[in-house]
Amino acid sequence: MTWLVETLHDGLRLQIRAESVLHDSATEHQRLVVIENQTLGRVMLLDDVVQTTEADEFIYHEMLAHVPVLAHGAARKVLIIGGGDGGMLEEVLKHPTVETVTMVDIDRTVIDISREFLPAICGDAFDDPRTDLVIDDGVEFVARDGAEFDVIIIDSTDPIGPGEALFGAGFYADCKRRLTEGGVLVTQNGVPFFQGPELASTMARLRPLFADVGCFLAAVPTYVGGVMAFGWASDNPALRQVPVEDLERRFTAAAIATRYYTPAVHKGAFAVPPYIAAMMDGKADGKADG
Ligand code: AG3
Repeated sequence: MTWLVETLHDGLRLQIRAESVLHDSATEHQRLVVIENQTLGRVMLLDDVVQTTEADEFIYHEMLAHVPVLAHGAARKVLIIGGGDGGMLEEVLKHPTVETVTMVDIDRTVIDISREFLPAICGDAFDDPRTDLVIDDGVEFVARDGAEFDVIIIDSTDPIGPGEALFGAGFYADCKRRLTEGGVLVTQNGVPFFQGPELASTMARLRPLFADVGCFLAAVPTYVGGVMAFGWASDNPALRQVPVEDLERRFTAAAIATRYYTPAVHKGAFAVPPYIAAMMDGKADGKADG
């Protein structure tokens, strides 16, 4: 029996017991570990940071997929940057309006290992005819000219290691260039209670690029520290204000079974407590008078 230690936040550790270690390797890009834990089921870590667990992946994946797709209402082309475990891909593919999902991940090994050990998370998503899987650096992918997307989802790691460039101003500008008019960009933006400066810097980088920038929230138990923030950016401010009745209609039409997402949860997720609003404005300690 081994204990895995996550040391993402300074002065604080999360330990997870590995009932068994299913995989442990150094890929070309990062350390990749998959373990089995009694409470969480299978858990995937990258560079010793928990990425996803069978027990709570639904919260993160449902929120980062269904909120932008249902807010948009007519998303046909979706781009996922990162997301090697396939959980986001699987969730986006549940939308009948979506014609293609391009997924760009830098690390083929993460995909191979997820297919082998995390079928409960990715299902058959990688075999779906609407899936266009690209093994590439997401930064370079969006920097090139090519198809435009109605929704872009940044399913990244934290801004350390390979994930760091996915929080850069140039990357966000290229994402904007690759969005259709009025499209929406959503980002994984960490747990503000411990990662306030990360949220502040993303907000500051997105604001000059988009007419409407904000964030929405969900508590994912294995991302310790309370709620996680997801960045939101679009040139169409109406997408952040879609009436709950419209979301209900779209959600019913999509006929997707969820365990976390509902149109009411969607609306509520955009209610931001003052300490997080202050962080979004660059007051990293969350105090309004900073
Ligand atoms: N990637 C986001 C992991 C973030 C962990 N960060 C944290 N605990 N603050 C999830 C990948 C799932 N597809």
